[in-house]
Amino acid sequence: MTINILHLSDIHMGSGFSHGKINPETGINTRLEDFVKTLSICIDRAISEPVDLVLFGGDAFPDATPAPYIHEAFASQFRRLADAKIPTILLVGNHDQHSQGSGGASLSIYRTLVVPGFIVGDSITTHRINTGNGDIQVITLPWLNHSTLLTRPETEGLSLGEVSQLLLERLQPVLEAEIRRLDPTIPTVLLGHLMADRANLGAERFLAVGKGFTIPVSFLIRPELDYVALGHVHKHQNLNKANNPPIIYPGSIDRVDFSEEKEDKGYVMVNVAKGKVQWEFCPLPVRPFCTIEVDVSEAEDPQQTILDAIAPRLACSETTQCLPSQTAQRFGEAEIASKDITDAVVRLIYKLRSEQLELISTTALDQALKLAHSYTIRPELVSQLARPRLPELGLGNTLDPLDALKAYLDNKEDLREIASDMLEAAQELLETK
Ligand SMILES: [Mn+2]
Repeated sequence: MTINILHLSDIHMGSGFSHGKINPETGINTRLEDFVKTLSICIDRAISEPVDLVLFGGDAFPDATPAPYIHEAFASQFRRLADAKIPTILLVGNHDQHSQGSGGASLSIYRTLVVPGFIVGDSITTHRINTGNGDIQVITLPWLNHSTLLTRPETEGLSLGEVSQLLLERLQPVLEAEIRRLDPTIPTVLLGHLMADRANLGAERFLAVGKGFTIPVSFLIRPELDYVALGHVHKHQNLNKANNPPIIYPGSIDRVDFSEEKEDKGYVMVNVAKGKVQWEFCPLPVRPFCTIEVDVSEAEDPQQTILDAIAPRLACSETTQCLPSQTAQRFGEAEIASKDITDAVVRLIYKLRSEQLELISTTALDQALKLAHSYTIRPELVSQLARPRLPELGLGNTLDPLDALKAYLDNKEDLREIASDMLEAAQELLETK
């Protein structure tokens, strides 16, 4: 008997509103509608199979206190799993916690309400779940912050790196205890929201800078585990190509920002029996993001050069015949979608010299980009880019960090009063590393 699992993660519902617009019919940001649609495809799949278990790897919202209508949009999708009697584990990610303290602030409501079949994974523990196809055990490993396994006096005076090391030392026996208590006769999954030290970073590097610590992949490569279901990293990847066990980030279900422009988005279908596992990444049809970057600083007609850079991205422009196959596959084939700005989130970046500024008509650019779902236009002046901002920092000069700071402070009138304090503090920091 095998157990079917749908594993998804990093929903971040309510993110990226700046890439959307208000839908005049609903009054709701189109990016929320996109995320709901994407999530609904995952839930549809779970129900139509039906799967025996849904594992959510954490980060439901951008923060622990989403607006009620966003929370409701999330809940109304997951509720369909409860109605279909599909057991579901909602793991707590870093974005689901309050910045200080533990527990799953935005997800704890599901435990409070005792939604049948729902488990909120906000502690390191093992859950034994009875499915129609037999029992499975799932170790939940939520996002660990410094208050999870450490007390304040223990961390006092320690650097961030030392605290992370101590946290890792605490985690090891706790995890070991869970693994020893496992029933060796039934399939086992570890569900964790964490940064593994072999993970290829995406946007989350900026979303949670300095907040976390990494867990070595060797912690997770254990013969007792049949599958490791992760969340946190937005780019889909398998950290253990030997698949003993597979260590899988499904990635985010929709693009949170431009750093995910070129990534496929999706969820993972898993089929597991004790000692045997198969998994498959299932791509989701998400709205394309498209960056158009052009340097017109040497162009005779910068305006036309920009328009020429946009033109090939228009599958259905007035001058070219619109190919039905291309519109039909909109949001479908990634290759076509990435070339076509129709209904895409677009950013146009063009580099020019300041004296060219008046040669660019914003109206013409607006006209050229009108088929995009939303767009931003960012002119960048090359003269400013090339000119060293401080002569001391020019080409051919190398400065040590302290001299660089000194050169910076020498040029900042407004920092004069605290300049010596800053230099002193910098010196201290450099010495204590
Ligand atoms: Mn995360």
